[in-house]
Amino acid sequence: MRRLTFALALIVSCVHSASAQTAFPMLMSLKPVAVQVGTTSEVTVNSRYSMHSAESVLVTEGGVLAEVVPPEVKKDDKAPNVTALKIKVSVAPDAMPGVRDLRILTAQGVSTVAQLVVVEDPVIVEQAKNDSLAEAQAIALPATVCGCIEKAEDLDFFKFKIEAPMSLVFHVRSQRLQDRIHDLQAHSDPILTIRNAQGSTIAAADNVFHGDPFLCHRFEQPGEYFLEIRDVRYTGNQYWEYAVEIHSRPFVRSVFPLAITAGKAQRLSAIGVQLPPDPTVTFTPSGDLPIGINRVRLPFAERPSNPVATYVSALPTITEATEDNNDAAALLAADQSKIENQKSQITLPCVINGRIEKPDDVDCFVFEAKKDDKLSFEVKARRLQSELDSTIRILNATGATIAENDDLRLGKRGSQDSWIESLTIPADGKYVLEIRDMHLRGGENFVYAIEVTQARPYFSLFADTDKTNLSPGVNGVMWVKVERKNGFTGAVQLHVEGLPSGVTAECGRILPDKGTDGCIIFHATAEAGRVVSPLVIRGTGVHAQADGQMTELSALATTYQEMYQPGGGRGHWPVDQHVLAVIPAHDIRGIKLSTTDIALKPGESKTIDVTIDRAPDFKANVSLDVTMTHLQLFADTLPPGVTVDGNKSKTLLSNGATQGTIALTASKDAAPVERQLIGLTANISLNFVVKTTFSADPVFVTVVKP
Ligand SMILES: [Ca+2]
Ligand SMILES: [Ca+2]
Ligand SMILES: [Ca+2]
Ligand SMILES: [Ca+2]
Repeated sequence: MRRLTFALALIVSCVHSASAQTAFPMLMSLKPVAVQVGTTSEVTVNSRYSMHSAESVLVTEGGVLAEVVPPEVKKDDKAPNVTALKIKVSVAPDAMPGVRDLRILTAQGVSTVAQLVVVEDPVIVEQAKNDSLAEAQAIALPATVCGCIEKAEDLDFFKFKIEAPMSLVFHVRSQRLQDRIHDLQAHSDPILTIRNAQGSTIAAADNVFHGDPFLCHRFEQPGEYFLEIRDVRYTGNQYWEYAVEIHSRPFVRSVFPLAITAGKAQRLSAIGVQLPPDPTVTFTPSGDLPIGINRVRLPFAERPSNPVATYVSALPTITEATEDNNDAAALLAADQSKIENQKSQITLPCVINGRIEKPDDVDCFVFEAKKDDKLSFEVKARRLQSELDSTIRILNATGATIAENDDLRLGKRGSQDSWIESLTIPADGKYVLEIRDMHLRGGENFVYAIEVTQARPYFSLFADTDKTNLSPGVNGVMWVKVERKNGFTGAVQLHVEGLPSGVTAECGRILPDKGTDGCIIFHATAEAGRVVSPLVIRGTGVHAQADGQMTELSALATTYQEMYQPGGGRGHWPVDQHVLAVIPAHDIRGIKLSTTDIALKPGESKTIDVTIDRAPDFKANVSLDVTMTHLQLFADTLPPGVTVDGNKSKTLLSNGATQGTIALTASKDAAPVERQLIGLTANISLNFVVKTTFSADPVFVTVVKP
């Protein structure tokens, strides 16, 4: 096994030395991973690929400012390998607790994402020696304990004193903070154990929030206690940081009802531990909260609660009746003229707030629908920290199932929440919406909201990837993918908001019908300074209804960061924002094209000659492409029927070559398309999965009428 590892390491290092040139940093961990509100502290950022010349730090959401502490480097070292960088992080006293995305901007490019936790209590960092009960590190509470499961069989022990009977909340974040670490293929799976002074286990937790432990324990006996944290498999990794928030305050896991209306005062009941005797509050969510999942703090008398997820909806909300609603047949047969039987009747559109309050609970709601109505039913529960793993069914008046769903998929990620979209109603009549837990579990925290609506045509956009590094002379490209829903077949025009001065964008479109991809080419003028800027990507389209009426549609793009998957696949994970950075030119200083306008007749083939301007000592392979491809195709903005003719193209520029050719061929049946924007890119491999991608000037491809 060891020999194999050695061989693999050799291959990796060869690949790196042969091809890795100037790479943007890939963040691996933050040490410590938490910072306290109202304080300024130092955090070490660990990366693959150097962060030298780091100049600024970006943290999402506001309330957190961070700056680079310039690293000490040798004077004559022009490209020092800085893979541990100190930053100074200042957190406002009223900053929202929780998790933020963090990036570092360097002259080599803007980094991938790491996640920083904002906490309310003082941060205590693990000492070097804490591997046994005897070496347990003494901590004063409340505190957030930060450390690392840095090696196999690492155990971290902390000890604390209880003076009088009290309850403590222990909330671990570790595995969840690793989802956005681009190059961390194995994730931690922490387990938390509380031991008494004799070392006996009195409480333990493993997987409560995904793989992360959470527990609340009542300590009746004053005395000394131990906290132990380790990986449940006894594995370790130098990048497996954790933060354990330990305090005696309320911890709100969820709320009921889950769906709320922005700007309106409403009564909410907190679900969690250490709650006030009356866990209900009157809460008026800010009027400017966007529709969707938002984190809010409940106004408890003593201090605001921890942030909790709610679903803000503009639809009328209905709360599940307290009567028996378990039996679809009984509800269907019931005499609807009787008031008590009308409570499980719902009128569309609406959001139903309910709860699977005990094991075996089933909730049924009756609605009337007309033949050919197209209805959508979307559960929001697990995505808001409910324990429910919902499954839903739609039954007709005879009790037969006409549709069902367990888990949904949104873009590239799944959820245990259920979603039946655009169900065509077969006949006029009564129907039942039924919801239960997939495993027939139930309880206080099995809350849900179900949005029931007429299906409307719409589209969703996904940006691939999350960062665009460019220089004056070398453009950047962003690929955008569409998912069309409920009959929308139109074109989508892309737009960008938030461009810094000195940067312009050529925004492409996604062709109608089978077209799924579009691109945006960013250009930095010679005047553009060193800037980094979050961008918002929007798409607009027009839906032609059956009656000829036109509806304007619009959507913001979700940003996906590319991920290095075990085995070398290219995965994706949503991150908070897309970032554009203008950096000095490195390996490639310019890309020249013989033409940027190609008009093809069906059956015709034309070439674009490409000349790259290499940096003097840059000899590594450069591959030319007009698609985003790695093992599989991720984006292709060519008009349908237009392909790259491999026989007539020269796309691999090796041994310092600077001349290449892209040949485009239109098939005999290619439909006419006018000036479709494509991204012609020059790519340099950084590792098996990731490449730096630079774009030439915008290229437009037209397919003319024969
Ligand atoms: Ca440790
Ligand atoms: Ca675990
Ligand atoms: Ca119920
Ligand atoms: Ca489910």
